[in-house]
Amino acid sequence: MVESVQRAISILDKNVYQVTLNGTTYRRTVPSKEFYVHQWLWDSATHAMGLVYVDEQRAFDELFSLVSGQWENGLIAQITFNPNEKKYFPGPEYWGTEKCATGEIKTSGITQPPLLGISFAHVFSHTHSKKLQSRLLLEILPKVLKYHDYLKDYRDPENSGLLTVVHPWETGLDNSPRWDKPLQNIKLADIPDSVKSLVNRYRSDDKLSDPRVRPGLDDYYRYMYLVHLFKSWNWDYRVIVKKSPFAVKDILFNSLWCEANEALAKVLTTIDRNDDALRLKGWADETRQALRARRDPVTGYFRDQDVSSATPTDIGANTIATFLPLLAEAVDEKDAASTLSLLTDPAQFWTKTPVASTALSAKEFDPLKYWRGPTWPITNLFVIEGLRKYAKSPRAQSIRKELEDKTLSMIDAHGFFEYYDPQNGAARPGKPTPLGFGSFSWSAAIYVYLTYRRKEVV
Ligand code: 2M8
Repeated sequence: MVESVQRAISILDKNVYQVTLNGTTYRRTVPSKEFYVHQWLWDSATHAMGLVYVDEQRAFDELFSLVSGQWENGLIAQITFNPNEKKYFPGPEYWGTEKCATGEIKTSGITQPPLLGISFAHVFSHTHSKKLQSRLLLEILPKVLKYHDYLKDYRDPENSGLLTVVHPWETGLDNSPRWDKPLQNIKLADIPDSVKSLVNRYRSDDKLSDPRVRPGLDDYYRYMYLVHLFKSWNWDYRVIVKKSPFAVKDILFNSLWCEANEALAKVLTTIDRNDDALRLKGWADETRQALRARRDPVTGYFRDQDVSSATPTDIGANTIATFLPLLAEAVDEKDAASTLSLLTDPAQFWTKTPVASTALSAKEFDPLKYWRGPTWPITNLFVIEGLRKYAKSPRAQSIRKELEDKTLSMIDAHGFFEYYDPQNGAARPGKPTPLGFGSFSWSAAIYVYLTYRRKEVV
């Protein structure tokens, strides 16, 4: 265990990228040098949550760099690009976001699940250095709050309590079966040849990794078509949210949004910013209410909604997202037992190496393909923290402890990979269980986080 923590820290050390932009030096951690050579929003939020236990300065640096490319409208992008890195497609040249850039800091044009507020609150409460604490409040908190204002203002224009995401990459679970149906709104025949040929020429993930474990070609055509559309609308989010053919109220994104507002409201209360705390607490409450209404009483699943047309439709796929409302405390006590039974059902999610990202019984389940079945440390982390919220339930706490153990031993046994075969090697007999890219930063950061967090009295 101690040895694995050391190995985790050395991965986080090796994945550091230092750069000076606009006269300021940034130290940020890339997800994996094998492919993801820039800074990703919810990856870095996770890195900071682990790093704070072992190196407060680096946790601060990670967040400092993450907010550095914030747009004037408040958006914090999915990717903050590192200069001169060519491995990743789509790099900065494909986004057309130059006019939104902060000087030399270039970014993509979409966002990712809002884990940042949760990360900020965790880093703030675990930082002992008074100097760093005050820098967190002065230099980072205002930008995190501005990001929340952006999300509320631009992504919930109808004030429903649920934010709209406009690209599968914004959901973080890029090729989740939940997006199959909404993506059908984009007909392949309508995608210009110029977009398809960009993908054909420059797509690199399927060359650097086994294409079986990555999203399909049609997915990439659609991903890049959405980028092309948003670019043609000048990255005007009033237009994008109204017109995007992919527009979804995502359960996972909104559960994190709810919890991020709760976590930030607590920080704001401790520094006597009570009006701001109340505002964010109000957003958390309205989102929790709206999430509750998304539970299908027949199946017990929380359903995302396709809102790309005037008549919103429920999305039927059965995936790990259904456990995220635990984190938002949006699972009523009377429903918690059935949610826990679904989670621990070996024929659905509680596989040999849980938690499968898509239910085993779902027709879309694929043990190798990215977000369509494999187990991911990041989603396990959310399930663990969600279970922790149900402190009065001995059953929830015993499942949580079991999942902590299983997540740590999965990483111990197979190394710090991007994701893992949920059936522990059964999908590729004789081949290793880990999948995707290696020396993966958030798997390392989650290892550190879980090791320390379980020792805390919470
Ligand atoms: C994956 O997504 C990127 C696009 O953002 C990609 O496949 O190129 C996802 O797993 C996402 O959740 C993650 O943040 C990113 C970097 O680890 O990789």
